[in-house]
Amino acid sequence: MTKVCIVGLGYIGLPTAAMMASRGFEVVGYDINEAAVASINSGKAHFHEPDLQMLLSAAINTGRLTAQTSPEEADYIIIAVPTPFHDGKKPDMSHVESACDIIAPYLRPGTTVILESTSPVGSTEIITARLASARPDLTFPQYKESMDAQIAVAHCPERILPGNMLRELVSNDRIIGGMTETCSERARKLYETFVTGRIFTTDCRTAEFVKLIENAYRDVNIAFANELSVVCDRIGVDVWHAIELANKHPRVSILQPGTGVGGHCIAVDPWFIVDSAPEEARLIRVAREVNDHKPDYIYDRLIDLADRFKNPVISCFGITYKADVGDLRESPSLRIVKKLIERGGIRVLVCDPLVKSLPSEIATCSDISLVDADAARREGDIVAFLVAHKQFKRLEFNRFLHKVVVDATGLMSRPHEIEQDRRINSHVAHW
Ligand code: SAJ
Repeated sequence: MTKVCIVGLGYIGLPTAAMMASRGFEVVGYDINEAAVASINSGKAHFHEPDLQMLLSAAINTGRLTAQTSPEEADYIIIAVPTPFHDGKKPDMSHVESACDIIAPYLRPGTTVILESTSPVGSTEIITARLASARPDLTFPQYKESMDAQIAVAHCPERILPGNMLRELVSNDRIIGGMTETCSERARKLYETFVTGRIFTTDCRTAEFVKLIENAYRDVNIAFANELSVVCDRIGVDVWHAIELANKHPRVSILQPGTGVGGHCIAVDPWFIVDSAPEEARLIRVAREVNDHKPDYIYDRLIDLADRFKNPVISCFGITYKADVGDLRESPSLRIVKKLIERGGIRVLVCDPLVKSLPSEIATCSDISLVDADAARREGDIVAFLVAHKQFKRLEFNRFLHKVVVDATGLMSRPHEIEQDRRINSHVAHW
């Protein structure tokens, strides 16, 4: 039976581990987070993702997946740890580096090491050199050279969309970039056992760049939509309606404006390109700045509106980083909520069906409470729709007619998604 060791049991590593176990692999998951390891071994996922809980329980019950706080020898070792950035938007590769140091003693002839973490161009060569210096008794591949080595190293960037991870793990096309062609082929053997999409092989530098440009592409396109929303606000046009009509053109497909870009990927990865070519990557940098500014823009508008009230109450619908996920990482909506609280003098009500409790950094403030949708509607002077969760699409928007509404997500305006009388929008500012 093929044995796989997955380093990092977070948002990518855990779904991958559970899915591989369900396909009959013997999977050992390694994480430094003891609480996460204990929770996984008891069959409970430490975050929410559709279908993950069911798959994980089965993987643990059949004994095909075990989580532990040390790695093990395996045919494949997959690194799936975070790659955030430092201050100054410089890539922080410390988690990948410590993963290498931790797995080095567990390498044996025949092991294939796969880096799934999104990484700056050149990272696969750097980790190969790091592993080679820790294990002079083994042979390692040289970039693009054809000599056979005992250890194979490849980059196979994850591509799954939070909220749809388990389906995309199997159905998405994959890019594999080996240090050598042999490395790519060794990695391909693993992925072709469960991927129904196509698998394309290339060199590791190209694979690293491809992953970065996928997310930069999306960031630039979201920035375009966000810029349109601010322009429309100034000139008095309904941005949602305008985009909907523009998208009737056969070669136009504009994305949706929102509260900004959150999560641990799109708001981070484009900086890796900017860091590697600061003079050249001008559009990518500006797109990041446009998206990063959007929460501040919405906050400013909320403050303008709050100034009309003596003791303003603002009800915020949604604080996660995007619709239909419970993840708060780098959430632009949460940033808006925090700024409102920090400013003081405003009572903030938060309604989010995917969040069980407020994050600790704001939970203790006396001016904020987590409430249900009815209370948020009743008690708020100003209602801010910040995330378009599907539960919010079912709200009766005509009951918000007498509120001051800030609809940052187009919930009340998207006619294709919600059949409501467009006249209610006369009370709504579209950002
Ligand atoms: N957003 C908008 N308008 C849109 C689409 C998204 O404002 O039209 C916002 C979302 O609300 C969210 C942010 O952008 O705050 C990012 O959301 P997303 O759904 O675009 O992407 P992520 O970060 O959840 O996942 C992305 C995916 N990359 C691409 O679609 C190119 C996923 O496939 C990657 O695996 C993931 O990044 C990653 O880990 O890199």
